[in-house]
Formats: sequence, C-alpha cells, structure tokens
Amino acid sequence: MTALANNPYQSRIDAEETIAPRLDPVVYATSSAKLPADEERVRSYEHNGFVVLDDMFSEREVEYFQREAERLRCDRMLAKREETIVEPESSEIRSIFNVPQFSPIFQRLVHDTRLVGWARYLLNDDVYLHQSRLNFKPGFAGKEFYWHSDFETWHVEDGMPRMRAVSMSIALTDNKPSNGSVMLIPGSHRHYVSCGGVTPENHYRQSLRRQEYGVPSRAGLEQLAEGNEIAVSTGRAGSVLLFDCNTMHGSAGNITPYPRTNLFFVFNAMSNRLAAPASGQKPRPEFIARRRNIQSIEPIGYQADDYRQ
Ligand code: 6CS
Ligand code: FE
Repeated sequence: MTALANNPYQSRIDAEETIAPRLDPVVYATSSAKLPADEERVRSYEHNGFVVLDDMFSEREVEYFQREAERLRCDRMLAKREETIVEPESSEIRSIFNVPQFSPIFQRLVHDTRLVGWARYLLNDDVYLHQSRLNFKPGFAGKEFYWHSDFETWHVEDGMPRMRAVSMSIALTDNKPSNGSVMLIPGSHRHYVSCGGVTPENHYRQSLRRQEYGVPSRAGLEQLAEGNEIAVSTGRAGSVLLFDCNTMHGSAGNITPYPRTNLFFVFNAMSNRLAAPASGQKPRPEFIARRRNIQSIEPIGYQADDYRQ
C-alpha cells in the first residue's frame, strides 16, 4: 500500500492503528445560510455526528417506497446483476446498489428537497450522489454490518479526498431496538481511525458481504466508546437518519420476524469528487462509487402524490 506523501487520512498501510483528530469541519454551512430545520437538530448532528429526523415522509409516501423496494427485491433480472449483493451464508438479498438506475421513483427521491436540501446545507456546496443502496435486513436472516467509518473505506478504496459527505438512511420499515438497527458512537466522527493491515485486491467482493479490513481494533473501539453511550438509531418507517461520513457505526444481525429495510443515499460535495484511491489500487466499480458523468443534483419541491406509481 503506497502511503501517499503527507496524506492525513492514510489507512491500511501495514502499520499500527492510530486514532487522530479529524481535520475537516462537520457542518460546512456559513452562519448566514438558511437552516433546513430547527437549529437544535443541526447542533445535534454537529455534536454527535448524526441526527434522526422523525416522520419526514408520510405514511402514503412510505407505502409507495415500500412497494418499490419490494418490486426491486423480487426482480429476477436484477438478482443476477453485480449491483445485487447476497448475504454471506444464504441467497437472501443483502443490498442493491445504484438504486435510482433501476427505479424512477427513487431517482425522483434523490432530488427531493427534504433530503438534498439538508445535504447542500451541511456540505455548503452543490452535491451529487456518491453511492446509493437498498439494505434489506430480512427477518431471521439479516446479518450484521461490523463497526466501520464509511469515510475510511471511501478514502482508501475510492479516493474521497476529505470528510465532506453525508449519508441519509431512509427507514422503509420501522427501525426497532430489536431488529438490527444502526448503532453509532456519538462524537466518533471527530476522530479518524487509521486502520492496520493492507487492503486485499478486489476487496469489495468480500467487504460488502462481511467487512474485515478497514475496521477498528477492539482496543480502538473501546477507546471511542469509553465514557460514552452507544446510540441505537430507531425510528418509524418514514424517518431519516443523517450521519456524517466518518461516524463510527455498525449494526447487529436481525433474528426477529420484523424486516429492517433502509434506503441509503450518500451525498458528496462537488468539490470533494473522487481522486485516485489512497490504496494505490484500481478504483472500485461505478455502481459502488460514482466517478463518471458527475452532475450536481438540483433540489425539487415535492407534492403529496409525487411518488405514486
Ligand atoms: O464499502 C462501502 O462503500 C459500503 N460499506 C459499508 C459497510 N458501509 C458504507 C458503504 O455502503
Ligand atoms: Fe456504512
């Protein structure tokens, strides 16, 4: 692994793990920018590295989204495509990437000002969709996502230069404390864990099913969690979890009968477009990390029935 000269976010350079302070702002908005919501929610995001926006979408809109997600999950042609990832020990669908490519409804949702308005505010820039995925965590069979910082992966494997991206997880089913909801370590976004080890070639073929490289050591995780409370992001279908690209998060398996289906959009600042992967390896495929035909997303207002099939 080539350690890029004075790369402050290098990781997996076959060295000891280190934890160092974040070098980038969390909220890039200037004080004069128009708030997307009440100040308290923005401050909570800045302090913790995440915030849950309850009831962003109506029950009717959620029904449209759920029907669309189920259509994609049952699409036999889609099941054979590289964008569809199955669980490590079964043929259950774990994730579908690059979702708007297969769904006019989710293509429209990417432009919804309730989402992209927040991204433009937090990143203080035009934004584009770096990655999107539908994560199905079926009842009884949904497996875990081990602890990780998305930015560490996106920097090392995709060449994302700085921490200027935000993930939005739209709950399509209720996210309960019991059915494998996302756990996050409050404040962890202000520390960068440079992981040990070296990235295997074509790592994504394994990591999207079970990630074992680019994860913190137990000691590192204990350090981030010390004197802290691990938050479980729960919310009814229609709520949205916003989390910073560097917030340490993971989720347990789902052994309940209740599926946990979330739609993730990752908005990146246009000024933060991908460069060469810090690992020195070839870039990951386009369906995981957008590089080509990058266009900024124009926010569109919404009407109640915009998402009706
Ligand atoms: O490698 C990635 O880009 C994906 N992996 C995880 C576990 N979260 C971020 C992202 O979806
Ligand atoms: Fe993640």
